[in-house]
Amino acid sequence: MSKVDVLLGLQWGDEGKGKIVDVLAPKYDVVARFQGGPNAGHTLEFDGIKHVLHQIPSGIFREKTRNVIGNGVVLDPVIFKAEIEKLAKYNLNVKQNLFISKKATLILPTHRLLDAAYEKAKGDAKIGSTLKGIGPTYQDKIGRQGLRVGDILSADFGSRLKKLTDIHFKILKDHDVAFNWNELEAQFLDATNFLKEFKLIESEYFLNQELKNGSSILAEGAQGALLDIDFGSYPFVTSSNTVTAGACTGLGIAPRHIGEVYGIFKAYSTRVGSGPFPTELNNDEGERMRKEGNEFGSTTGRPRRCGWIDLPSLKYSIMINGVTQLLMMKADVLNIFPTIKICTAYQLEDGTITEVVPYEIVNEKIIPIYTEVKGWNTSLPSTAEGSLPSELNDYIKFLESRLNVPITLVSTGPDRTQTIHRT
Ligand code: 2SA
Ligand code: MG
Repeated sequence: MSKVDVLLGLQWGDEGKGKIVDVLAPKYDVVARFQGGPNAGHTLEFDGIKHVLHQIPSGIFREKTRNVIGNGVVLDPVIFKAEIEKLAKYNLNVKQNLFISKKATLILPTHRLLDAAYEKAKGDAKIGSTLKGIGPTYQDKIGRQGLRVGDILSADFGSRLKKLTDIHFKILKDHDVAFNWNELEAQFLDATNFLKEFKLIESEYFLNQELKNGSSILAEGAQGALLDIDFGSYPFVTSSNTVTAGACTGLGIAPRHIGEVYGIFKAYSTRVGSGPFPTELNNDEGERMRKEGNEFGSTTGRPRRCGWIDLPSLKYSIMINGVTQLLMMKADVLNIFPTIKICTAYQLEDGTITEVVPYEIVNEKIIPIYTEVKGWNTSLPSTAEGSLPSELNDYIKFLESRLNVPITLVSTGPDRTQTIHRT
């Protein structure tokens, strides 16, 4: 029996998961998404073209890779259709290579409206949601009234849709939201009809059969561990389990079938949306990081908040996820800094110094304790490890010694080819 390797972000998302799945995909027969939905923006770059995927797994560009959208995902048929149409010009075998769980939950147009209404009602306390309807859709799933992909095949889908949207209309009325339902419904039904042309399956059977056949499977996480609904800085989180355990429930894979856990992190930190960010730089350095790293949301275009690397939160993510290998992304963005800071501990308001992420992280004013190291301050090669500047090697070794997990890959640029494997 083969294993399911899991690849996930250890920070607040946008660590570069899309690029790495694309780089690793040739090693895998199957790539599967297990949570989240169109809030994700996974960026892949090769042959001079940049692609951003939202719902489709990042193995889609590899000819032989089968791609699965698992039951833990929330799927927006309208965005799905647009995404598929965008891929049309690349001559991919999408219909052949894409499998969608009937048990994935459907995002309705009203979920998007509700997302915006709830955010507005929160005022200054808003989460900074991507407004893709993620929260309200998972609410309906957990509230046992959601609609699932498989429902579109049933004869009474129309009445099921009406039943749920009637509930939504009442809430939207309370929030004074105006909208043209006829238009939204027509667009939605057109997209669900389009969705019917794809392979709608029970992906838990499919994946477990693949395991029996000896296929290798990669579970592709979305967002990041620090946005996990249970372990992130609640309530400033997304509405799914972004951690390794989410791959089990989001795909129907038993824990004993999990193999490697690849933890992806940036050589610095970013966060988009609201919520605590201990090492955030609200200064010129942060501005330069954003510019150098092109740190803007790939789904919403929002500027991402930037700051130094945060080891207490990375250690937390490594612990929760059982990370076996670390992959460091965007090292090249730090080329411009003569010195680099590494947060090794937090100082809390009462003076306590700790490496533990505090329960009250949302209200606590954390002062990061930094170790300063010399930067490499030069451009990076994209080939052999031996050619990396010694200061970058020192940076990598410092992180490994603190995190106790090997860094097996360093990315030195956005392209597939700018990837250094360390053994
Ligand atoms: P949501 O939309 O309800 O899941 O938002 C809740 C919080 O989760 C954050 N979140 C993200 N953070 C980073 N990247 C994400 N994907 C896009 C990207 C985001 C974008 O790849 O750049 O384009 O803005 C993502 N999706 C959700 C979100 O900011 C909220 O803090
Ligand atoms: Mg992203």
